[in-house]
Amino acid sequence: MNIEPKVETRASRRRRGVILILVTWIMVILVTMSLVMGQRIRVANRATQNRLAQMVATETERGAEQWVLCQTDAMSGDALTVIDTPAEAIELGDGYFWILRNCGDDIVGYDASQYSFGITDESGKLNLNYATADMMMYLPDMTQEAADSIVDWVDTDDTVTGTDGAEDTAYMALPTPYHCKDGPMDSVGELNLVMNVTPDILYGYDTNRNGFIEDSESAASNGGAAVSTPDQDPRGFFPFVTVWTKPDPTPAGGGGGGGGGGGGGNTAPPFAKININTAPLQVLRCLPGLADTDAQAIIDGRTGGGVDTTTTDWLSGVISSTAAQGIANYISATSNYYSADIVAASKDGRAFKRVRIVVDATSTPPKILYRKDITDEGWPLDPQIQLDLRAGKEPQVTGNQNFTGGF
Ligand SMILES: [Ca+2]
Ligand SMILES: [Ca+2]
Repeated sequence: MNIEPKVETRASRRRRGVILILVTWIMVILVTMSLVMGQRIRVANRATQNRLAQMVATETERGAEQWVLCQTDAMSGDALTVIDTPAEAIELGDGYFWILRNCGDDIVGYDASQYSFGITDESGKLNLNYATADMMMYLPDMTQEAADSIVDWVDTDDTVTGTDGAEDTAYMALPTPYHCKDGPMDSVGELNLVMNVTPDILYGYDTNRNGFIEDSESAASNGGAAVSTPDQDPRGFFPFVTVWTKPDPTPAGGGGGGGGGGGGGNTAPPFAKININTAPLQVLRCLPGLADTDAQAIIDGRTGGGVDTTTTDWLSGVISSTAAQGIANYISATSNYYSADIVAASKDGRAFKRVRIVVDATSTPPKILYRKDITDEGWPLDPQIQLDLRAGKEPQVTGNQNFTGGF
């Protein structure tokens, strides 16, 4: 009779113990769940912010493309106005964009330690679909093998140019064979397929092709990046060549002189004319029969101001009439093809996009001929800009256009 109350006490104690353990476990589980949930929410938040930043960068870049089309629209070939337009850290919605320029107007004007901004005039470059090997040889870093091979890649015949060119037989003998194009190039990047055109001569040390020699690129150059002469350039010959410009639809009357164009016949071979108002020295010196001193005189002449840039007539005032006549069929004072290396970033610096476009402004509205996303090449501007954006500051503006040939 006395035992029963003792049994009940033990049972109730056991129940209380079990309940305590259960409650403790439930507490542990709830705390763990809330921690996991919190972590997931934080990760999801970050992912959402990053996705949002990526969308902003993408839309800003698209907006920058429209901005380029607007700048080139209805300019009637006036390249100087187009390339003189500032294009650095332009605010657009929740982002900024920059247009990198990789082509100074002369050796003195180019500084590999500075970024340069603005739309690029493709008519200030040598079009490799129409240039002779002799012309190409004046480009910085060009080799005879590469120049001859480019001619062979483009020309429709199967005859090897010089002793260093390469036609179909050579390409088909490669470990991974492919055919020689025997037709015009569709992009400058196609040069990577052409025999004897190595990345070293095409891009120099500027492996990310932003016109700026980063510390890592400089280290890889063993001091070579500091060298900039008419024959050598830290950026290779890439900044000075194009495939986009076109010869005049109706060839100019054939006549006078014909210069060093080569071919046999009454009319000169087609050539995509070079704009003498915008072409850098490295390109001007490729013109047939033109001495380096003449090329420099053209730069000096246009920099001096007071000349009418709507025609090429001002040339006769700065070089000899013989030299002027020799290049008459190869030059113009207008441009209708432009390129832009667009870098767009979200204002919070979390995301960016880099896209290269080429614009055909022969018609209104202008058209985008070529578009390539090169974001994978990495952030191409001063790293400080990204740091500033992430710290909530406005990006720095250098005002550097690296074009001193304005009038
Ligand atoms: Ca060929
Ligand atoms: Ca670079």
